[in-house]
Amino acid sequence: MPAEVPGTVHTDLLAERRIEDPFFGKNEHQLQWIGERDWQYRSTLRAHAALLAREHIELVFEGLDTYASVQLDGTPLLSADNMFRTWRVPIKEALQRHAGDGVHELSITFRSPLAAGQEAYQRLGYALPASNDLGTPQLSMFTRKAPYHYGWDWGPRLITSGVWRPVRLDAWDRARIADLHVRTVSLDDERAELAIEAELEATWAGPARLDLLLVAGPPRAQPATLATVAVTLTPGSQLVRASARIEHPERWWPNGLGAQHLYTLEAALSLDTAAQPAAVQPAAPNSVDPSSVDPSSAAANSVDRRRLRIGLRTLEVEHARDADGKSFSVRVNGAPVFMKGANYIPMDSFLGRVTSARYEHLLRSAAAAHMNMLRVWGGGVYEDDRFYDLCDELGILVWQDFMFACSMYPGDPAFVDNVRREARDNVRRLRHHASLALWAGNNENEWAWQDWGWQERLPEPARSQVSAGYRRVFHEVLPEVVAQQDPGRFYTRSSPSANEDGVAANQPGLGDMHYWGVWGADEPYENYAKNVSRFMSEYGFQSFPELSTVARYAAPAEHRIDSEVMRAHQRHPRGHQLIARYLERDFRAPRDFDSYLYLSQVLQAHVIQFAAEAHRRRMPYNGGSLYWQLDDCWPVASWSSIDYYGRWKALHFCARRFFAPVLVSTSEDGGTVRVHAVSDRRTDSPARLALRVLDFDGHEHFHETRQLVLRANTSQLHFEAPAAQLLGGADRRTRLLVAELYAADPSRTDLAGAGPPEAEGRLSRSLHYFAKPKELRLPAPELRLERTAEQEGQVQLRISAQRLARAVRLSSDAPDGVFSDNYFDVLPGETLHVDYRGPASARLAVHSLRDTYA
Ligand code: BMA
Repeated sequence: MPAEVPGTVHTDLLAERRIEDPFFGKNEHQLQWIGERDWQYRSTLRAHAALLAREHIELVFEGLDTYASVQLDGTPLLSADNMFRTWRVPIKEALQRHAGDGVHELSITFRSPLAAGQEAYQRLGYALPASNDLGTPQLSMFTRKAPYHYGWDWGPRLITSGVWRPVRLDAWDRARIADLHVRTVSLDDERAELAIEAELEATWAGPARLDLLLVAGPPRAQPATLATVAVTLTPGSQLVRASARIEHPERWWPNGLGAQHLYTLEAALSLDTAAQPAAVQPAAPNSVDPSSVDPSSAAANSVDRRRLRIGLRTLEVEHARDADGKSFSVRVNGAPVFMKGANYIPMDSFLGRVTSARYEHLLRSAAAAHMNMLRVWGGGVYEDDRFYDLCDELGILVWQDFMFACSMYPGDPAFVDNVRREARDNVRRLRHHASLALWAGNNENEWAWQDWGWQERLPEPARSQVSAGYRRVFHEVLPEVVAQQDPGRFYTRSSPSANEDGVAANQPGLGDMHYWGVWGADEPYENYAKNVSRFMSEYGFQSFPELSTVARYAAPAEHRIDSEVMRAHQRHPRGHQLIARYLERDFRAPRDFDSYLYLSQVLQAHVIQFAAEAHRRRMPYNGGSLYWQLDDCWPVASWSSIDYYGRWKALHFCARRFFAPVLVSTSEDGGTVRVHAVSDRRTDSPARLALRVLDFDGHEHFHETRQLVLRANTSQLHFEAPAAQLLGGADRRTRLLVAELYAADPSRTDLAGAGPPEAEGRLSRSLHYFAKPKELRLPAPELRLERTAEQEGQVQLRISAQRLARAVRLSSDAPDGVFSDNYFDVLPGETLHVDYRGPASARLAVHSLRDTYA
């Protein structure tokens, strides 16, 4: 069968119509055999004379999933056992051995990861705990393969095999730059001091030169040679260290705080062949992508060159004991920066399908919602280079977990050695990125080991063995690799962790926290405000995807929340029940299936907004808020704010408001209403706070305006009053408080982000209702939707309401239509403008909360 590289067996079988779409209906269950089989990929490789004339020919696999035996013309080349490693094998001899007509057969046999896991399990003799692996027995922890492939509480069990990342031939003569690293050692307005480390590999001996060139950068940076180092090459590997300087550096800033200036540096290695006997020919350039070669480069006749794109910034993670416990916060360029963002999971069960366009859409969507950090969660993969390049460009810092999650792992020397090599490969691949903020050992393993009853289930000596294995990997090996390969970058043992022996993980006040009391433990969502720790690295709430997404996996007959297919696309054991229960607490019963999907999204947005604002109000005690989870790997009910097809859920629209650089936030506690202003800006700015109490027909019952200064990087209480006073005797169910922040200097609205154009200078709006949504006496809003202008696939819409309209939703019958804003409240008498991009023939509709009740 034809197969695609990069790709997976599943997608090859699908392309050949040997299997049904694994994401449709319950097909997943019929496809479990794929993970139980061995698979072989074959290809031919033509070696022309010019290639064979090269001194070194190496085959590089950027990713093999997973137990792979690679053969060339039937001779074993490589035996791989880790999806996350890069494998480089010399093949010149093998090519020469079977010279023939120059056509060689490359074959890769992938052994079933389950069969290999089963063997490792038998050898160990006891089961290791894991919470999401759907297999019996659970085998995922024995294999260095993306944990989520074995099933997760938002993902199917689809155990892939295949060549999941590119394969390439590297041919070189005499010497090459095996690796290049450039680190910023100091940075101020005058200059950036850089430490350069180049790992050279040579078979040639003699004098050589390494030039470091600045080839591209911010407009003010001129191409220049930053450093030239004389090297005496000797056969083998050698490390060359040098320093360089960039004058008047332009700093890289996280999203929202400034530009993301990036500098492209190139190292060029040239050999002084004149110093060698005449028989030696000038070196031919090694395999470089010709499109990346800058003809003006000072080292045009180099033997090898390599590029890196870096950003100049400093970054520290503060994690120290203080009066309140133990901090966890990030400083960039010397200033504390509150981290706003989400947890990221792989964008597909089949990783080869994630195109550059999909990375771009997702990460641009994150940036549009003012996110400045994503956590690449430990149950997936170390992401593709494209992911980190985009994060560099968009100002999204990356919290990078090592790939271990919710499981205990073997601790034998071979496993630990494999992990060490995997960590080294990935740390070296990613360490130059401006976006890379920190490394974390694993997801929840420490907490699970201490708190989830796992130790009690394991008899001695297994328990001590597992515990020792844990310490070996997460307290020794991984921090050692980080210290050696990426010195200065922060490492946390686990998320969550207090990073202290004998101190329990996930304690309020001690480092980062995963707060699952809401959702997991069924607590009222109001508890989010009472459980703010020093950094909220996870908290989340599920919703269903919208109908157009559901329609991709469920036939119309299955369009019932409780249908078998809807259940099959809900992987949390109590997910359906929890959504229903929380819905009942705050909303009325939905009238139909579509309304149920919609309401679940409105609920999710409502709950996460409540949490995120509570976190932001507590800055700087709290240093960040990353909700669980940004995206999906298939179409499913989950905690995501963007579904598998890239569609924004209500939560994502809402995140763009609650993560705005300046936030006005209303809250009520014990009968007192408070209004905070939170600013993430680097400088103070004057603003006006406008407060109004309205009834739902639009009559104003209270009004107050205050001039204030939004202090840089501060959360400040600006108003406080008893709810009873604001209500003035009126029924709680009939009033709302509108709090709005306006720029005193309207020219600064560019910093506001999401403000709709009609709200001249408005930075942020917060609506406080004095009763739960289900209790509100919502009038018929008389919502109107009009098309005001139309051109080139873009339609301008005007939405107005006579009376209060809650959770207004615009929809289109064209599945790929996109609204510039959605899921908002329209105040009585208000008119809003929204753009729609999609087919001109699309039928557009608008409805609000009131229309969806039974
Ligand atoms: C967490 C994560 C994931 C999980 C999510 C939702 O704690 O780390 O393991 O998918 O909760 O349950």
